[in-house]
Amino acid sequence: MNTPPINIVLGVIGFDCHSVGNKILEAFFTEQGFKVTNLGVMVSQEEFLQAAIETGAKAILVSSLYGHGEIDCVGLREKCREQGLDDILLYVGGNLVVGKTPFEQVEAKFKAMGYDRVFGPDCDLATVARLLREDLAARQRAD
Ligand code: B12
Repeated sequence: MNTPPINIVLGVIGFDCHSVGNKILEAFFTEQGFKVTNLGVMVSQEEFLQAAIETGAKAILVSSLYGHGEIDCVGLREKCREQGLDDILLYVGGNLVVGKTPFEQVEAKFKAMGYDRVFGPDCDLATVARLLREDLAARQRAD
């Protein structure tokens, strides 16, 4: 018997209208066998939560390209907990901060906000998909 596809939610957070990467992520993760709910651009934290609850998503993949990622992304983990989404994976990627901050610093900042994994704009999507599968399997084992 085939296992049902895993639901994930994608979107570009805040007032960010960069849409090209979002379309690529949708096509890529669909092709990888995930059931993708793509909220598109200019998505609020509340819209991410609502979609995750409605679809029973196991992961939210947040994009931020325009440089306001720190402001837009803070607090999403706490809101997930408030809504009972304690185990949901939070991935974030894109041009997360303004300027040329070393990636290690950016990663540390977003991990401190509760994101499980942090990616820069040049990340390899095949690696992201592998990590997502591994993280989902580890969550399932912990249940
Ligand atoms: C096209 C573009 C625009 C277009 C967008 C049109 C559209 N419909 O998308 C327009 C002209 C509207 C625009 C506007 C602005 N832009 Co602009 N834009 C670009 C540009 C040239 C290309 C973006 C793009 O399409 N890239 C191609 C896609 C495939 O790549 P991507 O978006 O990075 O996505 C990939 C990865 O990041 C990654 N990824 C993304 N999200 C996630 C999430 C996860 C979980 C994972 C794993 C991976 C991942 O995977 C994606 C697919 O490979 C970039 C520069 C650049 N070279 O990237 C600037 C850029 C993103 N823009 C920038 C800025 C500053 C702006 C404006 C604020 C400018 C202004 N002052 O008005 C506005 C913001 C408007 C808004 N409200 O969002 C800056 C951001 C700087 C920063 N973050 O520090 C950039 C980097 C240019 C620069 N070098 O300064 N922009």
